[in-house]
Amino acid sequence: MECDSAETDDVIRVGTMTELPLIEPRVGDIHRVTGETDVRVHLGLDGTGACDLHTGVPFLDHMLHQLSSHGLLDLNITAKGDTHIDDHHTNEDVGIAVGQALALALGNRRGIVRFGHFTAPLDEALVQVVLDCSGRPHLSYGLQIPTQRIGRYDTELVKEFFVAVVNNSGMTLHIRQLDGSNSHHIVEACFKAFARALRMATEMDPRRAGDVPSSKGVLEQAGSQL
Ligand SMILES: [Mn+2]
Repeated sequence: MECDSAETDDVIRVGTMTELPLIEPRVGDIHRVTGETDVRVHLGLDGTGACDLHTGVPFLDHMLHQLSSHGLLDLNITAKGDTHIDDHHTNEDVGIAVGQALALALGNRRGIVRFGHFTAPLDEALVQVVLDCSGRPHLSYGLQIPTQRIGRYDTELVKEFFVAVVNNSGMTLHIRQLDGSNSHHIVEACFKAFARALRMATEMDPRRAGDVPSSKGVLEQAGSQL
């Protein structure tokens, strides 16, 4: 069967323009270069959990894989850092760039759920994460990791990563360890809980109808130049 293509196009075009809202992709792209690191991050909030992670810090890649997979974030990260010294600068600067990419992807934060929480088990470990994409950086960090290292990864760097994310994304983040004795399990449960809490908080709330979820009407990160 043949139809009048011009007329069909007109009908589709009018319907598209008048009935469907224009939805911009919620993505953030950051390329951050310092004397210590060169970090590229692509973050897509409405993703499928596709990731490509090359930070040069294997355990951090493993944790970012949890963030992408359980947060359903599309996440591509490449970092070249001074890991011949140690992993400190690279770990922190990946956290900074992830936080900046998250802030970019959230934009004015219209229509988001805003709050998120999840409690994730991994065998004996149980970690609770509660967060608010408030624009106000705050971290309460309650992990007690029993060993100094997981593989070559210094477990002090877990807190440093979340400090960087919080300060650069404008997030209020509470991390509580409810149980756990194995360091790898504790940290991985933390990243899984963070991923699911972030997914909850950043999803669009259809009942918000695109409004900013704040009685003040504004949720942008204070002082952000992004
Ligand atoms: Mn693991």
